[in-house]
Amino acid sequence: MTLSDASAVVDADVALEPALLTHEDRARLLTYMATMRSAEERALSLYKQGKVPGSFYDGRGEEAISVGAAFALAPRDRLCILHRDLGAHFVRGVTVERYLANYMGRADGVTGGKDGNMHFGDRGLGCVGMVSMLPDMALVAGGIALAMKMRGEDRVAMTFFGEGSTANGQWHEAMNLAGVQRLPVVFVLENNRFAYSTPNELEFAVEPVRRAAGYGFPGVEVDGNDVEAVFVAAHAAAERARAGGGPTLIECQTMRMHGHGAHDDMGYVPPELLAEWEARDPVERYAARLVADFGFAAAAVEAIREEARALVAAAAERALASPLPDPALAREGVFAERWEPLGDGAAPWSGWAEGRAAR
Ligand SMILES: Cc1ncc(C[n+]2csc(CCOP(=O)(O)OP(=O)(O)O)c2C)c(N)n1
Repeated sequence: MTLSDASAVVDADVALEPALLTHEDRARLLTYMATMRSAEERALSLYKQGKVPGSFYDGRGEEAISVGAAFALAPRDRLCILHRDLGAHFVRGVTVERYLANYMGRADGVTGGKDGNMHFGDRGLGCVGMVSMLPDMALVAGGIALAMKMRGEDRVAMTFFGEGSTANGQWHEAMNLAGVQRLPVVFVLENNRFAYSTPNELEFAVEPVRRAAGYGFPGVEVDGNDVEAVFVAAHAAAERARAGGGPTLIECQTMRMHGHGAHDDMGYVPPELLAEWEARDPVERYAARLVADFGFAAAAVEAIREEARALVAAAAERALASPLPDPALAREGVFAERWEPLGDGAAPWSGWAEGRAAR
């Protein structure tokens, strides 16, 4: 593959090597992105039908980031996933049915109906439940990475956050600790141009990626709408972390194509900006690229997308049939009574980094 033109390493010693993605890997990357797109479209329509309590948040236009980054990890690695990163949950093995049931507060949701929203993580799949306060997941990922380092484990922690998080003081503490301790952590920053309604020019005076140098580790900028560019950068960062090289900050340039939540009409976004990014839609782009550059038949690509739509439709039926939780279980699983280790990812995907050794 070729690296995206937008990939750049800032003040760093990171080598972005072209990756050895197979035909099957590429089909999976499209599958995960198409599944995220369809699943979120379905969840949004369920929200509009009044079947989802509270509000609804999605990552439309940002599918390449969570899918490409999570795909670069091994099952034994750990993830702290935020509200625009559904693809990472799917890569780890969360099913569409459990995701949709979660949003509807049903018993078969990831949290068993204790959350009707995106504050979920499946410990069994190595994913920590989402903390809403920004940027606390960066601190949690740093803590996990510190534990990995102290135990001498061959694991990497990864977390995602928006550029808005980088304006909060605790983000700087998380970066500083990671840099000082050379923690095995990959920070994936999604610069989607707006933190709610605040545009980039009111958020920072220096591009976030350039701040990494101030904490003593590399910053890498990638085209966040190019799934392979994200994958390559995340893979290089994870390998670097495994080799004791410490953290990497990857800034993915992208655009939030929907409102902050379903309640937000995005009146503050110029229509021409949206049109510009619509033309760079990550799912459409990758589908076209598989045909143009990687020898996929157009019919095979359409079949992958159709299969994702069918999988989501069937999953929605099952999620809708899922009961509301048993009130008697309301207090179970809320506080940890004993420490239990997180489990490993268990998707049909077996972990690109593991599979590569066998190739
Ligand atoms: C400390 C804190 N302040 C405010 C919020 C409310 N809030 C949730 S998401 C968000 C915008 C975050 O923007 P960004 O980090 O760029 O991520 P994006 O939503 O654009 O992906 C805000 C203000 C919060 N969750 N935590």
